[in-house]
This record gives sequence, C-alpha cells and structure tokens, in this order.
Amino acid sequence: MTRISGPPETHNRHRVPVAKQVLEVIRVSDIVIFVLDARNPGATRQPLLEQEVLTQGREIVHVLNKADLVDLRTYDPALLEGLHNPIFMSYTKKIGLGKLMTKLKILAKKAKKVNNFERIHVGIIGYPNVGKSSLVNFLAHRHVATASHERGLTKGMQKVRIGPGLLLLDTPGILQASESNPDDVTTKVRHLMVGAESWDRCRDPDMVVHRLYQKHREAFERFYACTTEEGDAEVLFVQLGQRWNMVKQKGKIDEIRVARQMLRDWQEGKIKV
Ligand SMILES: Nc1nc2c(ncn2[C@@H]2O[C@H](COP(=O)(O)OP(=O)(O)OP(=O)(O)O)[C@@H](O)[C@H]2O)c(=O)[nH]1
Ligand SMILES: [Mg+2]
Repeated sequence: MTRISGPPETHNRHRVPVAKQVLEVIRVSDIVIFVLDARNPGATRQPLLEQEVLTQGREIVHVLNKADLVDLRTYDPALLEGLHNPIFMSYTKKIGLGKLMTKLKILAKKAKKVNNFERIHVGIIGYPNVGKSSLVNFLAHRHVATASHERGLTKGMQKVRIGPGLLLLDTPGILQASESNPDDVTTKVRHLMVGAESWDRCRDPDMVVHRLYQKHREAFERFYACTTEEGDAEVLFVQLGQRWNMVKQKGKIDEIRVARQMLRDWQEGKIKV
C-alpha cells in the first residue's frame, strides 16, 4: 500500500482523510493531472502517487502551473526530464489551455478505446496551493472550484463536467506521509519554498529566504531593486528593513519580520524567476 497522507487536520465534511480521498480519485481516474509549480517542478512532484497511477495503467499529465512566474524562453529543459506529457499553464496569463485540452482529448480517446468507457474521469492532484482549483476553473471556463492563496482550501473531492463525457475531479492538496509532520528542516524549508506551508506559520522565515535568495538571486534583486555584493541575505534584510522601517528596540532591524514579508511576496507569486 502506498504510504501517503494529508496533514492530520485535513478531512472533508464527512471526515474522510485526504489520503483516502486522493487514492480514491486515482482509482477512478483514467487520466491523472499532477499539478506542479513551474518555478520548482522537482520539489512539487509526488513520486509515490505517480507510481500508484502508473501501476494502475492510467495516464499521467504533468501540468507546470504558474508559468507566468518563469521565463519560458530561458527555461532549463533539464527541469522537464522524467515528466510525463509536460504542459506549461498559467491561469493568470491564460496560457496552455488549448494544449492541455488537445492532450486530454487524445488520452481520453485512447482510454475509451482500451476500456470501452463512455465517461472519462480526469483526477487533479498536487501539493497544497499549486493551483489545482484554479486549473479546474480554467478548464471549465467558469468559477466552479474555490481557489485562494489560503492553503488546504479544498477540503473534499469535487466533480466538474467540462465537456461531453469528460469529468474533472478536483482534490485537496496532499503531502506524502513522511512529510505531513516534517521534523527534518530540509522538508520543512521545501514546503515553505513551494507554498505548501504558509509564510505566516513559519518560525524561521530568514532560513527559507536565505535558500530562496541563493537559488533566485537575480529575481529577488530585480524585484526589490537592490543588490548585495556576495549574495548575502542578511545584507538584503538590513536594506529592506530600513526601507520598510521594520525596526525593533534600539533601532535594530527586525530581520524575521523582513524575511516573513519576503517569503509572503514569494509565495504570493510576486517575484518572477
Ligand atoms: N501567478 C499565478 N498564480 C496562480 C496560478 N494559478 C493559481 N494561482 C494562485 O495560487 C493560489 C492557490 O490557488 P488554488 O487554485 O486555490 O490552489 P489549490 O492547489 O487548489 O490549493 P489547495 O486547494 O489549498 O490545495 C491562489 O492564490 C491562486 O490565485 C497561476 O497560473 N499563476
Ligand atoms: Mg484547491
């Protein structure tokens, strides 16, 4: 049995654990869309769940969402390695809908031929906050799924018909079991970097921003219009703390507050990489 689970508090109104709902969606889906964050697809993949889908002989489509936050002209092709049917999408900039629909129609035709199904179910799975519900709204051309920057917003599975015989299944965001209560710092930082954990619940935002700044130095410096000589986040905290007047007693910069604001900007998709 695949070991997955949602955060312990995430149940739907019938108190079905998220992991069960997602496994059920995989069981009934002919095609599964895994929604990834285009800024960091590797960090938002779900290898155990992908394996579960493949074992059941179902098709996978990897949607690289929030493509408006990356530069597609210079996108590193190595980031696409190992992905299944990768498609860049952006709900905000309305990118990728045609390509995804064409792909779904091809895969649906195949599934109908093999399984003789009348109706094709398309499951939508991914980390919290990657944009699953927004994708459902995009595909449905109407606001049917509630989407917001609040994590864990979708609590239960939701079915949406998007065309003759094509049914989408939106699911709550999911983490793998070993990650649902992460003790190790690396996993925690990764969740914060991809927005699966919220900026306002983070105790050490400076640590996360350090990593983000190392990885996306140019993007941060462009967005905040400042530079540091050695790519040192501490220096950035001081510059921004002065600009935003985030000071503690005796005029000391409140680095935690500055870092938390920067993490918020990052998670809310203000900083394009
Ligand atoms: N920049 C950008 N932001 C997006 C895009 N799609 C979704 N978002 C934003 O990402 C946040 C999360 O979107 P949702 O659609 O609620 O994400 P979700 O995966 O359904 O989240 P949960 O149900 O909480 O797991 C919202 O603030 C959206 O506005 C996109 O293509 N580009
Ligand atoms: Mg949702």
